[in-house]
Amino acid sequence: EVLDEDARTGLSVEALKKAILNNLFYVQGKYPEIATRNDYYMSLAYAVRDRLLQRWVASVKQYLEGRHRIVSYLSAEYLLGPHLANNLINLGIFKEVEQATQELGINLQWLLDKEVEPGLGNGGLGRLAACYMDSLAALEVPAIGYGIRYQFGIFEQEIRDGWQVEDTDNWLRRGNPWEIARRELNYEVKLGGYVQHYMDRDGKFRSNWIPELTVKGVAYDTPIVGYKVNTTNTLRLWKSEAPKSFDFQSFNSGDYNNAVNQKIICENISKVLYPNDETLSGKILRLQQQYFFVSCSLQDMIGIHLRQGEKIEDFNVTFAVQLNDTHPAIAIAEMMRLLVDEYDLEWVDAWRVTTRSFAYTNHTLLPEALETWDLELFGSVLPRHLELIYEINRRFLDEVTIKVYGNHNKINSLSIIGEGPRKYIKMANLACAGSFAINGVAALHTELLKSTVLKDWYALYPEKFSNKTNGVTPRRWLVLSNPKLTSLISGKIGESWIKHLEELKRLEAFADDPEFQKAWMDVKYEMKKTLAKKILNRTGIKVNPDSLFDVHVKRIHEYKRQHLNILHVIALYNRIKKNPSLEIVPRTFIFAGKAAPGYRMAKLIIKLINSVGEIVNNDPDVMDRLKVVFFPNYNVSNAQVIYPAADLSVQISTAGKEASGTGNMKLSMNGAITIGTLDGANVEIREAVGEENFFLFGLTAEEVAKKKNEGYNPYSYYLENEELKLAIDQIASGYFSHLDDKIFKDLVDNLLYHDPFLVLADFASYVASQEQAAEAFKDKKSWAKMSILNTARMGKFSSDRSIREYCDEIWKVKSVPVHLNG
Ligand code: 26Y
Repeated sequence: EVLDEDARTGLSVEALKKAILNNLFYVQGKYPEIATRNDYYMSLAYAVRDRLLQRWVASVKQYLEGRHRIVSYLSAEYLLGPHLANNLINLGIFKEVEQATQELGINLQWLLDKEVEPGLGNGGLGRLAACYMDSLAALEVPAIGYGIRYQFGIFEQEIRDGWQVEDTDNWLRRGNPWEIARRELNYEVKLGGYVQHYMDRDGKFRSNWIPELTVKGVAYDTPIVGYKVNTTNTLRLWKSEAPKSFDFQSFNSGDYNNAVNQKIICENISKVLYPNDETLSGKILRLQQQYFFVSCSLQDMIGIHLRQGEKIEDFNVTFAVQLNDTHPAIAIAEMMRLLVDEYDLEWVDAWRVTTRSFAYTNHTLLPEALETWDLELFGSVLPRHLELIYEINRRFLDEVTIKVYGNHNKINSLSIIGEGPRKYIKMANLACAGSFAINGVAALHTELLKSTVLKDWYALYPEKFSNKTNGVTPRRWLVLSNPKLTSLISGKIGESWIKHLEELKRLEAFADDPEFQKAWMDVKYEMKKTLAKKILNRTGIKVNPDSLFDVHVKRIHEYKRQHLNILHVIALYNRIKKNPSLEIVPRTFIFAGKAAPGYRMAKLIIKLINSVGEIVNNDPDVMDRLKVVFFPNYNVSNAQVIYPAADLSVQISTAGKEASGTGNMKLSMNGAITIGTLDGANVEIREAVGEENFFLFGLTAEEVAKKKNEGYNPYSYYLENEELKLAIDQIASGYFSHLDDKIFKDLVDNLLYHDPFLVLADFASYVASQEQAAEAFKDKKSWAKMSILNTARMGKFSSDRSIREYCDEIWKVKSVPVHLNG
């Protein structure tokens, strides 16, 4: 070989040292004395990437040569988090690199902290895609993740004067050592314009889409290596650019400004991630983003399929395409366009291939989060797809009209096109019509889908529906985030739990062992001290690691009810004010999460948390028994520090609103005990850990629905509960806001007169459940046992289990072990 094998692939400390120094010289152009921290970070990252490349090339080669079936995961978001530490763990070289860097006189943690994380997602849905990519590789499943290479990911959050302030996330500013730009791999994507219809020489009707604009998508690939296997899959993200052709056109016609403008319009498509989750904004650019990445991805898949010498009709044999919510659902119409317009298939043949290729995961029950597009707007961006959707809908409704005996309500609800003052496209219906499988993300969620939002679909096609409860990767969320707990666990039961999380069960045998309990709680204490330091550093607030860490971290949303939590804080504060010598379990309330920039109520909730914190934290009567912290800029890196330090995991969404939740799993896995409603995956977590190891409160989904039907009156709860009344009166009167009685008015009025998420109805039950939690926390031994049992019983919530279910029951795809040099 011409390659210096060892420096590129060797895993020994010596080889790694040599590789780092080599890269420092040949990649960064530096020598040790003048190298910056970033130079060292880059040198190490490239050393790691070299080791991935060997596995990556072998994986691709093997998939193609063996003509193996491939999973294609389509997601508008991937919330990856930092790569370096994760890759070290999955390659099994963390210790070696730690030593290599140490011998070079640098601290590994110092380099790890340098990495700017790719925040290409909003929250749960994007992070799920990242966990699934990790598990697909760990399970040696051939897979490609397709998405958008946003130049700016989720905004960075700062807190100024208690308010959220957004800053752009310029994550690429120092370069990205983990991606390889494949300039030669690019596709054209049409946008706007109109469609011409004509008959060709053979008498066949044809459509010719004359676009207003053509953009080019360039592939940027990131290797995703599996835990201690060779399998290294590809995450392929598309960057939008101007195609070469047109700036010459305008340039030649003398319109230089227009040429530059067009170039900017093209580049804008992959410029920025929309920071809204759960509420849509109907923006043209977002539809363009969705279509852009879907079209590039399908063209790419078809290319891969055909290059293997296969027939276009067999596309669905090569690929199983998973739609991560409706964001990529336009793929169904695009697939029809490609097959019918470009590959000349007959409609029925094209529809057969399409409906055997796609499967759809739903992530929400909130009506305001179900994607729809104004039909006119849609037609202005995708004129040909509008025609195709009309045709899909016409044929589909013809078929179902017979089945539902002309029931017009049902036909309306199933129609892909909605009628109202304006017509609109219902993306969930397009996804259901064009997919062979439909799944929810937790047992309760799937049941509610079948009985509410997708009821009519379930009646027609019960065999398409299944549940796939979410999971999270234990590599990032335990091994990487909590190395001390990992060693403690492995010291008792070995290391195989990292790949087979069900084996954590074996910890149950030590749940009553006083020595193990002590070691367990010692780790928790260490992690609380680490977090306390970070909190002091980021917020200036000093917190006591002996206090109960009550952790509520997730996007800020009314349905997630951060305001219910803060009402409880105020109630405890008032108890102390009333009786300053009150014996009370000291608590630290830790909040973190971003609010969508345009979501007024969510931003007001952040301000309220900080305002209450300012009063509570500085009131001498409190004597440090209560602390309220808003940890700014919640992201993957910060989550990795927060989860291991949590005592209580706050999962208090209104029952029936949180599809699954995944933070709940990560916290419980790290030994936090959940206080929660019977919502999403909480239900299954409680089943798994045992009801005695879970603090349950609140109305059930059924009771919530019933109460709303009967006409819910929040004001009566306010009048009946003294603590609640006092807390709300204080917020309203400006007690927490320097006597400003206007600032929280909208929030208070909303609670008193609307309360769409039943905060007031659940308040008393929440306070009572929190009292039980505090009582339980006093008994250190029994708390330790509960904590151990939470971790021990979280096996089900590994994303490996989820991915196995998808593979077996939906994708019908098998593992392909990858061999090096062979
Ligand atoms: C339509 C657009 C505005 C939009 C963008 C992002 C809509 C929704 C989203 C993100 C949704 C999301 O993150 N949903 C969460 O998915 C998780 C993974 O399944 C669930 O655990 C969680 O309950 C759900 O809220």
